[in-house]
Amino acid sequence: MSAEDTVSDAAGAISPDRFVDISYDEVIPNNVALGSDKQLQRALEGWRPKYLDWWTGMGPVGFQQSEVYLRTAVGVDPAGWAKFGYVKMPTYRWGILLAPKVEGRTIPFGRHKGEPAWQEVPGEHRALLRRLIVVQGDTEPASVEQQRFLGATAPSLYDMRNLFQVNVEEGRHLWAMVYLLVKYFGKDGREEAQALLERQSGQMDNPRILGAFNESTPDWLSFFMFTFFTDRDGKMQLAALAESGFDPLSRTCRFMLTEEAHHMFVGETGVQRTIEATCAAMVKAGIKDPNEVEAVRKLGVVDLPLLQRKANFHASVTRDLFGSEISSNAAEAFGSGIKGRFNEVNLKGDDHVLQEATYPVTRFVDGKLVVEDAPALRALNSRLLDDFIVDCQGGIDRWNKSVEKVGIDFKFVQPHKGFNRRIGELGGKRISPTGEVLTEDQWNAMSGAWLPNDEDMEFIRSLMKPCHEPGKYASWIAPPRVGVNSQAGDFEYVKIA
Ligand code: BYC
Repeated sequence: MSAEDTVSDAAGAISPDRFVDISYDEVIPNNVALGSDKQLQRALEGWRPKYLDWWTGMGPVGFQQSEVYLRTAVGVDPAGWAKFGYVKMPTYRWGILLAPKVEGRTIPFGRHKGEPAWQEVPGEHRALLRRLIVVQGDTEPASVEQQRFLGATAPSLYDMRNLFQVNVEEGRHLWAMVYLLVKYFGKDGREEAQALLERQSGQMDNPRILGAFNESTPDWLSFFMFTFFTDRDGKMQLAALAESGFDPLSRTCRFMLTEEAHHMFVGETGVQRTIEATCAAMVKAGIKDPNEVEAVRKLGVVDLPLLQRKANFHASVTRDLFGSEISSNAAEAFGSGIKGRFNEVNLKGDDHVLQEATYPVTRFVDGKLVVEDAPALRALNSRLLDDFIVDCQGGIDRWNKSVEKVGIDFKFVQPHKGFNRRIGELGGKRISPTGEVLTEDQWNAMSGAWLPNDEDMEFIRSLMKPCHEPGKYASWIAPPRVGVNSQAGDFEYVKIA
């Protein structure tokens, strides 16, 4: 089947020069000359039916035969790599796409700084590299599994389409990691590729590797918060791996980052549109006080304090994904040139080796929170977490602007770093959103005001009614300002079969 068959759309066929160097004529679209490595091609073509079985069994429930207005990558150049068109999800062209090679690239950090970037796996770092690729790969199918029931309660066809876009791209990210495992790690790489399809989100016996990917995503607010916070962990981790001295990993992650940006857009604007619907309903009903929760909920919109509790939950669970603030694993990954810092090549003012440097880390000492300087090399997870918190703030500021604009006195804030943590320096400590250390009793008395409680979840469930008519939106969410690919307001993003 040619690319035009699959990704052409109402706007017409794709111009061949837009493919850059991606071959869509093969079973697995790619820009890695897969056809010239028959053994690799056979191994990946052998994995493909198992992937498709996983997609049908564990991917989106329902809608698999519906035509979804999706974008597919048709080139990896920054000047527009996507083509939009109706696609049935199981026929999506999951491909292997790497950002272009930078000639003469050198390892930007760690003990090997300045040496030519590796094109093959460096033997002494093989186990560490494989572990990081497996952890990254594991999150991708996990998120699809977590979101698999959401189509049925989509608040609009626009949102349903965005969900499926995120899902197929997470599937492609799994392909990206499987390519690295199968090409560079031989037999154990192939076994890991198989295991990625066997672990399951939330399953007791064989769960996904990282905690947050075993939480459920039971409703659309969770989905938006997940794509705002947890996909942003994806951005930070991929950016750190994009600095890798192992060039194929770097190139893979650089291309994945372009897709990740859209996922965070879905999250940020999803929450934003929820806030807009709430504010508009409050203004219309003459309600000024955001704490008049009962009156606000009667309007069929989500009260702002509940949105804050949802944000508290997702922010804290996602922060656990950064691992322990002080980590010898992270030090080794950096020292060996495998995983850098966020924006490593552009960081000014240090030697990118970090043997002598220190970094301030919030720790729990003698029942108190203190900030202590730690060796920077061992504090890399802490630093990435701090970068993540800064990155979140931009979106939160934009949410607050929507509230300010209508004169409602409410401000979304990020909880303290130690709030509701299970992993790391502050894991298991009882710390309030504003950073007070609490007793167990104090925590138990207050946690329902800080995290979504049973009543909240029940209310959210009551709102999750499908709205599947083109151009219509559920009461609790405002329409987007602009359609996908500038489509009109009543565009039929999913032709439900
Ligand atoms: N849950 O020294 P430690 C994404 C384990 S999201 C369970 O503290 P380290 C996406 C850890 O594995 C980005 N276990 O931390 C988003 C280690 O076990 P081993 C995913 C945890 O190793 C949305 C032990 O505890 N990518 O892409 O420095 C949708 C001690 O570890 C957790 C990556 O994470 C946890 N939360 O760093 C779709 C990048 N935290 O090895 C996709 C690759 C730690 O001793 N991964 N552990 O058995 C890494 O860089 C690192 O593995 C981590 C942990 C940052 C996760």
